[in-house]
Amino acid sequence: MKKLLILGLCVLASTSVFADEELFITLDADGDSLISISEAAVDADVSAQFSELDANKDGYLSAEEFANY
Ligand SMILES: [Ca+2]
Ligand SMILES: [Ca+2]
Repeated sequence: MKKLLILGLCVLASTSVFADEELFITLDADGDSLISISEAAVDADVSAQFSELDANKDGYLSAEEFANY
């Protein structure tokens, strides 16, 4: 039973990672693997958290930074 629960959590976790990846690709309009402020403006939630997510404050969200979204 516990094993099934862990398996379920893994599936859930990988699904959400996939969803974030999908969103990242969708937002990255020019395909440079970075999300600029203007690209983030398409999504109100990402836009609102942009400065928080941009850990190195370079004005772009990398996939790594976006993973914290
Ligand atoms: Ca981009
Ligand atoms: Ca950054």
